[in-house]
Amino acid sequence: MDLKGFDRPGAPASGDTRSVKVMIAGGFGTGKTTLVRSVSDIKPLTTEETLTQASAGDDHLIGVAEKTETTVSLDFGKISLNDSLMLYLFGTPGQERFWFLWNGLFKGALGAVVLVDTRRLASSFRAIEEMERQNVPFVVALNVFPDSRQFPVEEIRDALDIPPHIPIVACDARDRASSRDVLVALIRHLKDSSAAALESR
Ligand SMILES: Nc1nc2c(ncn2[C@@H]2O[C@H](COP(=O)(O)OP(=O)(O)OP(=O)(O)O)[C@@H](O)[C@H]2O)c(=O)[nH]1
Ligand SMILES: [Mg+2]
Repeated sequence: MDLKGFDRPGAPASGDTRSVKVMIAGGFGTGKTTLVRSVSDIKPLTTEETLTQASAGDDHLIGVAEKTETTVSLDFGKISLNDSLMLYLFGTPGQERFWFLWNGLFKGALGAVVLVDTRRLASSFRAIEEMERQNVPFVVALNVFPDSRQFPVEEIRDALDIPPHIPIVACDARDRASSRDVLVALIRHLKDSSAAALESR
């Protein structure tokens, strides 16, 4: 797979554009929908429903108390990283009661971003386990909220038990450039770690 120049903002996709499916995963309320919304070149498809009492026991709203909606199926957006690489973004639902959807959603995905809220690290444990179980290469993106404490990356790596070769980057999911940088980090990681495997897919 030719990923040359993937990290330069590109002209509109044309010609022999390569389309790649990328998952945006992570725990409940970590900013998956926000990232897909901020970075997508098209108006994204979202499946947000109002948070209800039914999920009150499952949802841990510490830090995201103002959150009123949750993804019940998926978010979908796309972004052209350069003139030959189009990313199709699939945001997963974060609530535990919708995790059964994850199996189908990951089919054909080349890689994933796992969003982590450092105020609620544990909420993304399951997503990380799932990437490992489904053998999906991923990067970790720490979505920085205003009251997030700053931890050394290596402390977070230890806490999440992330191997050294997996990049951990910080981002603001509301910011297009920052979200785009996360996707570039993912593509760079895919390229670095498995150029040969990419060729064969
Ligand atoms: N301050 C700040 N707020 C954010 C950021 N990202 C998301 N939010 C807010 O945090 C809440 C959660 O964001 P969502 O994008 O809905 O999170 P999600 O991961 O899609 O949530 P689920 O689909 O329910 O799992 C929303 O109220 C966002 O406005 C961020 O980077 N900074
Ligand atoms: Mg969502």
